[in-house]
Amino acid sequence: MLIRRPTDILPSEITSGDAYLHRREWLKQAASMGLIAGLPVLAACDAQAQGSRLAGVKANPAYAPADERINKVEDFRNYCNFYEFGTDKTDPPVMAKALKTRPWTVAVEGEVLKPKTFDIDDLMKLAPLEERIYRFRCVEAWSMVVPWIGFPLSALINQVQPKGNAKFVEFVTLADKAQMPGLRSSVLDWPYVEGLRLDEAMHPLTLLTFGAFGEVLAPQNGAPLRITIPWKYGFKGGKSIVKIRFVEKEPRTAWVKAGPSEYGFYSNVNPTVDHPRWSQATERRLGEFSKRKTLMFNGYADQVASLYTGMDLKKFY
Ligand SMILES: Nc1nc2c(c(=O)[nH]1)N[C@H]1C(S)=C(S)[C@@H](COP(=O)(O)O)O[C@H]1N2
Ligand SMILES: [Mo]
Repeated sequence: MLIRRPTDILPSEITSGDAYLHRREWLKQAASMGLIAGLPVLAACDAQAQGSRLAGVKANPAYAPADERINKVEDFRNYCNFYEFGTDKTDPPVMAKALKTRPWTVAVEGEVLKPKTFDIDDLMKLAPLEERIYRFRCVEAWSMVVPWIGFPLSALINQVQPKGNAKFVEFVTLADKAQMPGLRSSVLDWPYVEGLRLDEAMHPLTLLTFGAFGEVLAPQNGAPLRITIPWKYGFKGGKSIVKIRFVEKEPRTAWVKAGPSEYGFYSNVNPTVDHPRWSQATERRLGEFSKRKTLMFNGYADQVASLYTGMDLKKFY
């Protein structure tokens, strides 16, 4: 077997996301050998940044589960749900390729003191970008571990200053017939709308996400920005967001409209509350053969269980 040493890796190989894991291993190894002392992993990568690599991103060690292996970038990029580009998991990587992500604005409005329309490039500078490794669990009982890049949504919320009557946040995503062939289908009532209670949106785990695997998000993964809420099913994380609205009443989300008995507003990962058509007790981690047990709140119970004190999670599923 040929074991490649760092010097065998050509610079051209370490610029693409596909080599990300490889490179992390290499950096870890180099660090343990004392070759690069004390350098944050991603900053070291940035020295050779090219193309869509995100510069100046620090890994946040507080969000790096020690017991989890990061999935392959191919799992993340090639197996997607993004119904605006087709309902098959392999549609979005092909159909979303040409999505125009510049210029792009995000209107932040509703019950706030300082509504503002942000240009995406300004929005990305609102707070320091950091890398966080989160478990990601789809309602269809598959899961991944992804190194996301973004900053807490609370940084944006604090800037626009919600009024006292703002109780929920609604995320409206792009619905552009010219670019999104999936809009011809009526599987969902477009645009794809999602929402959170304000305290969920303010929670430090809720990440306004611009990148993953060291790079800006690929179109099929929700470029140029999406939400990541690691203790909820994946569909809560709207992709390619154009509007964030602060409202008094619980938003009517696309999936609740499509099937209220199957998809609830809260959609917290919960192994004890099954989907009417399948169990949620176990999941298949992409890349693994046997199933794993699903964890309450996807393993984030210590951080988020207190948000739901006194609530019947079978009723508010
Ligand atoms: N706009 C939009 N956002 C969306 C979806 C979608 O169809 N449209 N699918 C959701 C679902 S069901 C999941 S599991 C995640 C998938 O994210 P990923 O493909 O990047 O892993 O995106 C969510 N966000
Ligand atoms: Mo999903």
